[in-house]
Amino acid sequence: MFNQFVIPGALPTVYYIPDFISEDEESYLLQQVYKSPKTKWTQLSGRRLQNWGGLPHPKGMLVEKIPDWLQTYCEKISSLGAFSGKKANHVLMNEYKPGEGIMPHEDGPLYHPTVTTISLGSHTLLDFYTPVNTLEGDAPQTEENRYLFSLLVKPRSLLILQDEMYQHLLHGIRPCTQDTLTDKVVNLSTAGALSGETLTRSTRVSLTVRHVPKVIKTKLMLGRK
Ligand SMILES: O=C(O)CCC(=O)C(=O)O
Repeated sequence: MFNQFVIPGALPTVYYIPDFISEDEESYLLQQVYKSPKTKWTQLSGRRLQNWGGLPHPKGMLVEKIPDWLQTYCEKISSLGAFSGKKANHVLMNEYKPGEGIMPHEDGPLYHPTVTTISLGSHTLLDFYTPVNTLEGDAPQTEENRYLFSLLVKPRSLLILQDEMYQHLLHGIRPCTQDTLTDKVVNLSTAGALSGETLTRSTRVSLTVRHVPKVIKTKLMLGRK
């Protein structure tokens, strides 16, 4: 799958595709995000989110229709082969104001082990960590010691994480308002940035598009007597 976009400085496998969508598409998507009913938002500490497609659950996700404006991108990304021939059926949308972030975490077994992310509105740095208790030696298991490297995700880019990047590492976003880029950012050149540059965050909306393998389909009987 499109080897020219692989980031060699990371673990297998990261694809970073700059300008995956146009500025017009970005504006349209942001418009749709903010047109969603207020009830569609869930406020968490440090970010808010919208869930589309159903709630992933170990017994199966009760499938809900994804609106056409998002379905277009589910299809576009699926047709790249990101989910090994399967189709994306779930979108989690996160909104981060400057200074907000997400704690290091794994995405877990409810998803096909690929996460694809379209970024809107702002860049961010996605940081990667080894899990607790996998550090060799006597070093304390602090977040700082477990930190490995970062990816710069710019607005309109598509990021695809698979394999070890998905299955073995944790990812998170530090809650800060500015990012000073260093050589720990392993996709600097592909993302068109330079070490030493400082980027100021604005509000970022991420669309994480995924395939949930275990689903329960309901037949709505609406309109039947
Ligand atoms: O906003 C992002 O790019 C990361 C989102 C994320 O890690 C998640 O939703 O699990």
